[in-house]
Amino acid sequence: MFKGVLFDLDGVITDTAEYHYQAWKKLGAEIGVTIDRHFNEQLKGVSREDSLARLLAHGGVEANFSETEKAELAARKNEYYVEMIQNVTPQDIYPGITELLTALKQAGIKCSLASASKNGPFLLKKMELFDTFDAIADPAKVAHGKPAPDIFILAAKEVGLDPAECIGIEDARAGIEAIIKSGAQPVGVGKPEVLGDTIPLVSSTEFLTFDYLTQIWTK
Ligand code: B16
Ligand code: MG
Repeated sequence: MFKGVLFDLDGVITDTAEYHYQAWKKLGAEIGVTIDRHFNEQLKGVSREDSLARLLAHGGVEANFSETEKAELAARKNEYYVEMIQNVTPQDIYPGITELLTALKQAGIKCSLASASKNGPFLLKKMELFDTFDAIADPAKVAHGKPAPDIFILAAKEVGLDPAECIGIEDARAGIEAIIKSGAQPVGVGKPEVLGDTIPLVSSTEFLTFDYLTQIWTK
């Protein structure tokens, strides 16, 4: 039986993935880079700095900005994003997530956050989930962002577990890759066209029940 569940945030616990997209789109428009939802899949789960690098490369404009200007662009995107998430409430929690967290707690299974977002603690507080989590891995403490496994390894460590004892839940390609590399068992929320067909997938978080997780646990 697994001993911990490592949760991604954006796109798994709530729909902030949409706000990230809107904020990048707004920033992109200001610097002449157009992005669409297809391109946005490459930004999901990826750190703010790495997302900016991908956006600038997509527009072919990396050379137009100094490192200081890039830092300003990343900060500006975050300002747009932070403004958008001010009104997040517990009603924004995706279907089934509260029930899953309750069931895991009752079963004595540790819940740890493995989000790339530096806004994770703020969002958990807004959704009144901060105290439900046993730990929040700090993305500022890891050397490499997703698809590197670091944040999942740290999330497991923060609750005294090895990733091999845990299930990781993700909505992004980069995140699934990170879970697999960490040694945790992946579950994807999304479509096989985006996440591949080699791991268990649910089309919606409402299917992420405690029973489902026990069924897919293969160790
Ligand atoms: P921030 P996750 C990720 O969160 C987002 O998917 C990604 O779009 C974002 O760039 C990244 O967090 C960093 O977020 O700018 O708020 O620090 O999916 O890992 O929960
Ligand atoms: Mg995500």
